[in-house]
Amino acid sequence: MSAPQMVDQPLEGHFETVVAAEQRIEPRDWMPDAYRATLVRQIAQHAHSEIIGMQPEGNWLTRAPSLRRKAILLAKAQDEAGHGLYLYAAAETLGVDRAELTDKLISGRQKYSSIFNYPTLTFADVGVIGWLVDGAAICNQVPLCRCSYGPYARAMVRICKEESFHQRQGYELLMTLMRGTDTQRRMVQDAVDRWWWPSLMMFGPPDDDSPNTAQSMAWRIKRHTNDELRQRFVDMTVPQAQHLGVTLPDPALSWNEERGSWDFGEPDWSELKQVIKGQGPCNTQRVERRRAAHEDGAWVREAAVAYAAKRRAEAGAGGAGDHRDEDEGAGR
Ligand code: BYC
Repeated sequence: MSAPQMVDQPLEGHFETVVAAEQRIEPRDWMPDAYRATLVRQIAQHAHSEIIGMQPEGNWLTRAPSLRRKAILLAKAQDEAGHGLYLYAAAETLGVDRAELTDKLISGRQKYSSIFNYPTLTFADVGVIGWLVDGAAICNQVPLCRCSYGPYARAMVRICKEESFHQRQGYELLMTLMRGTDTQRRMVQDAVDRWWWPSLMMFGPPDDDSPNTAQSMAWRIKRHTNDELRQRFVDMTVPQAQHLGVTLPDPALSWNEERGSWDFGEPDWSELKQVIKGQGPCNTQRVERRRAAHEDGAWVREAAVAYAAKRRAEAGAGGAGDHRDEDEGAGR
C-alpha cells in the first residue's frame, strides 16, 4: 500500500480551481493520487481496447471481397493502432510505463472493452462494427475531448475525427450491401441482431451500478453518465437504422413524445458482467493472440533499444550531426 499523500493545500486548491474553471490539468501539475489512478485505469483500458479492437476486423483483412474494401479495412486497423499509441503515450505522462500496461493486459490484470470479445462471422460484421461500435465510441468519446486531463483530452480530438470517418465507412458498406441481393440484406440484419445489444453494453453498467461515475464526473474526467450516453446513442442510431432499412432487435423500442427520446429495452447486464470477467465468447482467444503478438515482436523492441544505445554512444563520441545527415541521405 502506498503512503498517504501529503496534501499541500495551495496545490490542492489550484487543482480544484483548474477543474472547476474547465481548464486542463497538465502532467507536471499536482493532482490527487486517486485522480491519477483513475486516469491510468481509464486511459489504459481505452488504449488496450484500441489495440485488441484490431483483431475482430483483422479477421477479415485477408478475405475482404474487393481490393478497395481491403485497402479501407487495412487503413482503419492502422488508425486503431495509432489510437492505441496516442493513448499509451497519454498514460505515460501520468508516470506509468507502456510495457507495464501491456503486461497487465496480457496477464488479465487490466480490462479492455467488452465489445471486442464477440466474433465477426461475416463481412457484414465489418460494416456493423463501423456503424454501431464506432458510432457508440463517438458518443462516448466526443465528450472526452473536454476531459480535465490535458494529454487525454488532446489525444481524443484526433481520435474522434478518425472515428467519425470509420463510422461513415461502416455505414457506406452497409448501404452497399442493402442495395445488393436478399442474401446480402439478410447478412446485414443478422449482424445487426448480434451486435446491437453488445454495442449498448459498451457504455458500461447502468448508472445505479457504476461505482466510478460519480467521482469521475466530479473530476470532469467523464462528462456524462453511462446511461445518458447510451440514450444519446440510441437516439442517434434509430433514424439511421430506419434509413438503412434494418430492424433493431428490441421490441421495446418506441418513441417517447414526452421525453423527446426513444424508449428502449434493458440490456442483459449479467452478460456484460460475464464478458468483463473474461467469460465472453472470444476473451481467451483475444488475449492469447495479443500475448503471442507481443512475444513475436520482442526482437523489434530489442533491436530498437540496441539501435538507440548505438546512437547514444555515437552521439557521445561527438559524431551525431554527421550521422544524422548520413541517415537522411540513405532514406531518400
Ligand atoms: N467493457 O464504474 P464504471 C473503441 C468496467 S475503444 C469492459 O461505469 P467507468 C474502438 C469498468 O472499467 C472502446 N469493462 O466504469 C476501438 C469498471 O471496472 P474497473 C473503449 C467495462 O470507468 C477500436 C467497471 O466495469 N472505450 O471504441 O466509470 C475500433 C464499472 O464500470 C465496460 C473507452 O475505453 C465495458 N464495456 O466507465 C472501434 C472509452 N464498462 O476499471 C472502436 C473510455 C465498464 O473499476 N472509457 N467496465 O475495474 C470510458 O468512457 C469509461 O471507462 C467506461 C466505463 C464508460 C467504459
